[in-house]
Amino acid sequence: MTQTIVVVGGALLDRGRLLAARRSAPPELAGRWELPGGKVEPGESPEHALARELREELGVTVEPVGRVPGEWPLKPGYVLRVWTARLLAGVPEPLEDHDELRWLTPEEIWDVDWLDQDVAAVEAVLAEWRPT
Ligand code: 9L3
Ligand code: MG
Repeated sequence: MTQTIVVVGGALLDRGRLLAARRSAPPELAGRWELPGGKVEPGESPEHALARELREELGVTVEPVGRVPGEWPLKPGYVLRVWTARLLAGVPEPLEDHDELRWLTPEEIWDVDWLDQDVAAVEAVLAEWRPT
């Protein structure tokens, strides 16, 4: 039996802005923007995976806040689920898998070329975003 692999994406919100990350790999996704994150490991909670992935990829400590309703298919066998998250410590840097980061206000959110797969997820984030 094949299990669907859950990929968690983080909608990191800070001071009224959302963090977008530009992928540097693999070649077919490089240059496109995403909500940073990655695969949930066997036995791992999605919240733990989110905090782990954002520490590895961006060097920051985050607190998952809440699940954004919905899930979005990726490649076969993979699905994207998104949590909002709060920055607890650190300044995000593109340490792994990304080559640029941008903090976007709601007005700027469509200024970057999101991965096709992330567009609906970002719309869902925007729908419930209460800028703080
Ligand atoms: N993916 C799509 N949107 C996202 C994330 C974090 C990931 N917001 C896709 C890209 C890869 C797969 O999921 O095909 C696994 O992601 P990663 O582990 O390479 O970040
Ligand atoms: Mg990743």
